Amino acid sequence: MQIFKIPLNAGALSKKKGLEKAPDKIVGFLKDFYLTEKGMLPLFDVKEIKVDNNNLEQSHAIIQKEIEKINNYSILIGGDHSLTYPAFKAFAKNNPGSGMIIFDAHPDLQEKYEPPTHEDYLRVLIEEGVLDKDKVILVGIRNMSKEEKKFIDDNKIKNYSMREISFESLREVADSIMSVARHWEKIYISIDIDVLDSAIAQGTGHQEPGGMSTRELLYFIQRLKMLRNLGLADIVEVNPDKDVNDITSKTGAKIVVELG
Ligand SMILES: [Mn+2]
Repeated sequence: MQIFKIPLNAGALSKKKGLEKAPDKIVGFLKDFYLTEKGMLPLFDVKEIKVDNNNLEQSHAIIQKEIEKINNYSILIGGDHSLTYPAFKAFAKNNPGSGMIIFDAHPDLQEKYEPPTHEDYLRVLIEEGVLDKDKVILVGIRNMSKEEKKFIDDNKIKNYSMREISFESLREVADSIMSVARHWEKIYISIDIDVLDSAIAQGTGHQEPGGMSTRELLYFIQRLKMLRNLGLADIVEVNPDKDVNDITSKTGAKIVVELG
């Protein structure tokens, strides 16, 4: 399994410092997991995409160029969520008709910044026509602005909020997600670590109570892994500077192992 470390923090507005440390920190914990829960040996080949955190636009261009070269299922370790913008652009160029399943406490659909940041990257991907609004599935949302809610409603974005997930069974939600995503050309999975409850994953910029347990997220990942059209996955927004006893980084590593 190929892993790309992307130590980007320039797209995180005021919440930058520390995000650049996550890729090394998470990769360091991979060896703590002997086998995947299915009993497979997790073997990873780790590379780094060099970015310049003083230049977000240029960093996005570098990321896009590097991801265009990928043609096997791989995992990207960020870094801030704005990296999903160039990564999906490259992915969609190689795999037209693909969609995205996003695990996040926030929809990242704010009004446009230039270049796109971790608060609006998804809106820009949709408005630029890179990502079909019917091929987006949000999972775990529990804090959004009025504007973001309007965008979701106006564009009928599929949105399994944390509230809805807790009202239904995990299996039902996973079944509905998979019944849609299995028809896409390829699937891009994006995981913002803040989808997890802030009591579990404190090492992130925007801590949000009332989130998913690690087990629930792993359930979704293990179900999605059964699909044949997985193309690329990323895990973003882990911040080792805000972590407690490295638990968020280690949880990130566990997620990478199960994604792999
Ligand atoms: Mn988020």
